[in-house]
Amino acid sequence: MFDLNAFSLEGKVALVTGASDGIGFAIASAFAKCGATICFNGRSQEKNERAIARYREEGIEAHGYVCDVSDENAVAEMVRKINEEVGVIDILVNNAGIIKRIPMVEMSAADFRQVVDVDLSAPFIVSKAVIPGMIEKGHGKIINICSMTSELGRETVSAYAAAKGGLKMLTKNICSEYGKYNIQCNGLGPGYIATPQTAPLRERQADGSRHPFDSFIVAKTPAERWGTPDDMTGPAVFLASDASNFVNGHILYVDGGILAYIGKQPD
Ligand code: NAP
Ligand code: GCO
Repeated sequence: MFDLNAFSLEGKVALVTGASDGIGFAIASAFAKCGATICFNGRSQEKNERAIARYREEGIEAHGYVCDVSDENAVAEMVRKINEEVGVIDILVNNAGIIKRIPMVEMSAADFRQVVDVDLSAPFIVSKAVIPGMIEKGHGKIINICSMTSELGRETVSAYAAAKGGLKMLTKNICSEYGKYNIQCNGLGPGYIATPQTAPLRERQADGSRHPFDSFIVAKTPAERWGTPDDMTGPAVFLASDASNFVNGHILYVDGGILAYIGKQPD
């Protein structure tokens, strides 16, 4: 029988990585409004403190941890602290991510590896750290923030697309390996969302005109607009809640229809 409470996150402990800003901040805030206790991490105490103040302005007491998600020992220590100070994690959102926009032949192997470390190896590291607690609890939700580049390529984002493509398959593999423990692992694939990560693609030109990429994305999106972090929150709550207990290994694209659309035809 359908029960509206299936969408509640009451009593759940959520870790949203990189939720000091952007999409992660919006998702964590929405989880809190649905009853979850919020934990988040970032690389700097100062930025974490600014984020905690922003959460507090929304009436949310968030637990912030300084932790580089690509550092396995730091992640293990953060998860241990969360288990001790807050509670065993029920919901993990692997949101932390970086991008380097460099033509592939000009990109150093070190730069390529750094992007893959944060965008792909880190979701492996953090998921590996939280799954044992989820198995013990008898349930868990893992949401990996993928990308349109989990499906499509474009110039200058080879490392990022390779990582996000791999993250799609890591999502399906965690689903396959841990579904029997009532752990659901799904992906959220944002389209083009207005956050600090995409700010360079939306900068006004010297003459005040829109960035060519800005106009390009608006023309490629049936919704004819960039997404906002808030556009990600409803789908994230669905995948974090009991309402999606039989949804597993799915990548839910929240892209305004870009992936379905060949692009605006000539007038
Ligand atoms: P953002 O505002 O730059 O957020 C990224 C966050 O990741 C930052 O708050 C940063 O926190 C954190 N972070 C980066 N490296 C980290 C590390 N090594 N350890 C811990 N935290 C780290 O960008 P966003 O757009 O919200 O991106 C969030 C996620 O959505 C990313 O995975 C991104 O790839 C993905 N995504 C974004 C879009 C889009 O159009 N914006 C589309 C598809 C997918 P600190 O600076 O505090 O460390
Ligand atoms: C880019 C953008 C994209 C978005 C997103 C699209 O340079 O193309 O940053 O990578 O961040 O991943 O879904």
